[in-house]
Amino acid sequence: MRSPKECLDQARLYGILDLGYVEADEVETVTRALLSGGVDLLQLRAKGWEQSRILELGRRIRPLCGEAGVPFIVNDYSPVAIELEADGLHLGQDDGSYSEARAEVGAGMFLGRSTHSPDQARQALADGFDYIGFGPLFPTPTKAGRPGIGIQSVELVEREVGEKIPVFCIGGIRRDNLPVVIEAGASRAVIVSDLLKAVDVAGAVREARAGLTAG
Ligand code: 3NM
Repeated sequence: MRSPKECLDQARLYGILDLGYVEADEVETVTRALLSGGVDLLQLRAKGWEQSRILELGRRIRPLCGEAGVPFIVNDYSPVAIELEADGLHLGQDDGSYSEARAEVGAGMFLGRSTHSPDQARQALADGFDYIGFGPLFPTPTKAGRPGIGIQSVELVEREVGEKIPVFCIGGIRRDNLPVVIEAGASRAVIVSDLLKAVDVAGAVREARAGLTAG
């Protein structure tokens, strides 16, 4: 089986189990659908939830990712990531420094950073992050109130940062506008609401992944 780091390096489609879209009693079903459809990475995102509650839900889905050989990533909370033996921890711009997080989680876990401009993307690479998210490319209900940064910087960031660490474009990406994002130079993407709101989640994942693999 590939190591989590190898999976990260080869990943195209990054799925997020966002508890803003998924009811607590559906987390296993939706996780299984994301995994069977073929997400390459899976993040647990639970904005505003108590860490104890995230831990409880994480305990239910972490083993499913392990069985599928798909790296499991926790958003924001290093204690939760450590407790769940996550493969990765994802940090926003305001979630502390690379070195603090690295000191907390140790050498084995990969660390990702949300970036919202080419400068932030370059900084995350310089800091030592293992991958970045770059966006939001388009306005999105999942991060309401943020303007989209557009697709014009995608190629630059792919060239300057994506040669060294994986760059995942994010924010308002759907199956129907994915070709535009790929055309702009993206090779990897995070898609949240378009997958989680689909009637057939696994089918939606397959479709998105096929688009990225062909690109
Ligand atoms: N982070 P959707 S945009 C979680 O730009 C998140 O850092 C973003 O959800 C960033 O695919 C975003 O539903 C929301 O637009 C992505």
